[in-house]
Amino acid sequence: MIRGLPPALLLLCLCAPLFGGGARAAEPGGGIQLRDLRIPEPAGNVAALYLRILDRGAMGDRLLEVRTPVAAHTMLHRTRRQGDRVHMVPAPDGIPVPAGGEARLAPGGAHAMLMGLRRPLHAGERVPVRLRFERAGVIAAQATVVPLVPAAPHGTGGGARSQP
Ligand SMILES: [Cu+2]
Repeated sequence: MIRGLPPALLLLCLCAPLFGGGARAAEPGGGIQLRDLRIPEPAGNVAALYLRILDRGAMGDRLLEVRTPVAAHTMLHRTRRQGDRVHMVPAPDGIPVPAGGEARLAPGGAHAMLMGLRRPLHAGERVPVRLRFERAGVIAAQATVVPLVPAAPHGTGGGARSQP
């Protein structure tokens, strides 16, 4: 038995060095829960991260940034529909999570883009990610790489219709 240190704190100590300076671990009081983190298996060096973000509090929150060691850069994107076209647009103010509700980052909607992948990602593997929220701070999690479904709406560019 280890005296003095609760298991959660031990885990925190083990994980902290992985993330470099200044990162905080998940704050249990933040009320934010992450579900279904997934990355469709990318064909090139760009991938998308999708997930559900649940707020169990009464304040709401805002996703500000996603980081992962497998990508050189990341961006938060929303999609905007104009007529029959769908465009990806940056979400510089982040992605809001409604109080007591849920934000869905899903194909055809908001997502995090992972750009400049440092290595290939294969279906079945798990990728560490860190999500930074306005109130909840940084929450570390793992995303699962899932097989790419045919006709994935993401990454084909705005209004592209041609098929290879
Ligand atoms: Cu995008």
